[in-house]
Amino acid sequence: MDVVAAVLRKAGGRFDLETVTLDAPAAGEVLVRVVACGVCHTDIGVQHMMPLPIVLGHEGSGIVEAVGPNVSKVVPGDRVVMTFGSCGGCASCVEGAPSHCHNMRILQFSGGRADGSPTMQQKGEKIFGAFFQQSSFATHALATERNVVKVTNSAVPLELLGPLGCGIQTGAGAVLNTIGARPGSSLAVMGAGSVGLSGIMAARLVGCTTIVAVDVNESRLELAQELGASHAFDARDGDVSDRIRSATGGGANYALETAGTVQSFTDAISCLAMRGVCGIVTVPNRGAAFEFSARYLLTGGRTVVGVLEGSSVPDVFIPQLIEFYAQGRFPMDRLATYYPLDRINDAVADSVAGKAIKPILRMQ
Ligand code: CXF
Ligand code: ZN
Repeated sequence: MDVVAAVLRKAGGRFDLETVTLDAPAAGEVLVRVVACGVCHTDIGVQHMMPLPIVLGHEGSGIVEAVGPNVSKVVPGDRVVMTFGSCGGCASCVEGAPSHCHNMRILQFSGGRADGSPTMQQKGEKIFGAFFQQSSFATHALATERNVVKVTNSAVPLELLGPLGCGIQTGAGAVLNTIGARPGSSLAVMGAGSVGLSGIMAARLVGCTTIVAVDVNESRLELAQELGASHAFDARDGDVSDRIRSATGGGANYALETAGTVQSFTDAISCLAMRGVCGIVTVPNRGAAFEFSARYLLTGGRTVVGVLEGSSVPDVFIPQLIEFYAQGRFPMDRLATYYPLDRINDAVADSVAGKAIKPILRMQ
């Protein structure tokens, strides 16, 4: 079928709205009429390593329009959030850790289906898609049964929910699943963007009693406090690790690094208490190396752990977050700024400039 999609033809270039032809759903696939799609930093940062032209977008929500053979999870008319793809058969998937699926590179970043076939074309020209098994910067997306999550609560606005499929589940899941923050504990969060703020909301939810937000943006620090941070530090105002150690009475039980600078990584690790755990959701300055002390980890029994997609089992975790939102305990709407699809380039620019925390594109 012909759909309208935001096509990227040059890394770092503009998205153009074009008509492309999307395959009908094959076995195990789900065609979704996209209602809205969040913009994640990965949509921007990954462009240089993707095949082009491509349709990006991996935080889509929408309504099932059709299903292929052998799909039982959803039927046409169901409201869904789309999330990351996973194979279901590798050791990680079988052990209940699909965010570390062994086939994640192919499923998220190859530009095609798991078997290598393309999902879309334009007058015979191949258009790469299947980004995170969805490519939701479009009016319609082709997902797989494994990466659609049914939304059963009809009282929540579907247009808000797409970012639960990536950025928001990453921050909340880092705190609730990966590091398993405990009630009464302390957490330091480097970076008050969508991932960091989701971590802060989750920390309040679970009962962390000291929650330190660190950023260089005054308005984000204010929002962090409204969402649950007990302390908000401007990273430019002096030694961050020292200030966290004094706010937490000797060191943070947990840290979440989302800012992506060598300094913020160094601070996130060095602010930890004995047996503290630091979750990292990004890499510093596009892979820059930095030093930390093995002795400090060893003698303090500290852990540094990589976090992908908040260690989420999406069919379990995303409905939980939706219920927390519905109950007013996870106010993710505070992060959202909406744009129509034809303003996608403004949404991206505002995200890069730090003006929009979580841009969400509406398709209609
Ligand atoms: C990202 C997380 C960092 C590595 C690349 C993929 N996931 C989603 O945006
Ligand atoms: Zn993402």
